Amino acid sequence: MSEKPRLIYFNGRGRMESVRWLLAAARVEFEEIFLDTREQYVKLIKDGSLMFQQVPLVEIDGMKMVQTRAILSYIAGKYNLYGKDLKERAFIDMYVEGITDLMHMILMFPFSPPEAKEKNLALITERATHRYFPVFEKALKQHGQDFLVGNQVSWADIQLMEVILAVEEKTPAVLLAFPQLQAFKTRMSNMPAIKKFLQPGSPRKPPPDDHYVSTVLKVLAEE
Ligand SMILES: N[C@@H](CCC(=O)N[C@@H](CS)C(=O)NCC(=O)O)C(=O)O
Repeated sequence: MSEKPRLIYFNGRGRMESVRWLLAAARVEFEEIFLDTREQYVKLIKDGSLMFQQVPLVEIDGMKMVQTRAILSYIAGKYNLYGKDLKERAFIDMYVEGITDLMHMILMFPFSPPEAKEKNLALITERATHRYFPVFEKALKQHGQDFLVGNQVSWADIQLMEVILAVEEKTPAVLLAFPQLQAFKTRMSNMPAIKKFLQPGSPRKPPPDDHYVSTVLKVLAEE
């Protein structure tokens, strides 16, 4: 039996949260090591665990994987969440990259200075409403299936679900004009693996707070 993947990151969402989502959707149990101190991070660099001196780090199948997208595509490929042919993969990749661009704005938001918060929040809502969500609304409608690509759940669906919930936390009414996305959210929430991940006590992390922000800044701070 292969060992459980080991996730090494901060005790918070950041770039690792999509990995947690994808593993949870694939019903893969995993272990986590949380970085709380600069010493832990420096040790990882010194022992050669971090190819580019950056986290996330995921130990899986004998590899020390870095680069979030590489980690996610490995998991998606391994657990049949990456389409059935090259064309399906191409669409999954396009959807995932779009979602990642929106998600990046969300994960950087807690680190923005107080005077930029209002503007950045408005930009997230604007981009979700006018650039990203309309694409997925239209895709679901035209495709006529429960999922974005093909007729089975993929990496793109999991990341779309993650970003929908993340934007809703900031702007609760954001889905009002998107009936397809509302129905998609309900369907995804009812999938047993996702349902479990959304329940309290799962490895899903809460929205970032001041403690999370100060820990990240402390751990990554240059001497
Ligand atoms: N392209 C990388 C970026 C990783 C990254 O920027 N990680 C941050 C923490 S979330 C980090 O380790 N920063 C330290 C540094 O860049 O020196 C990925 O997607 O995994």
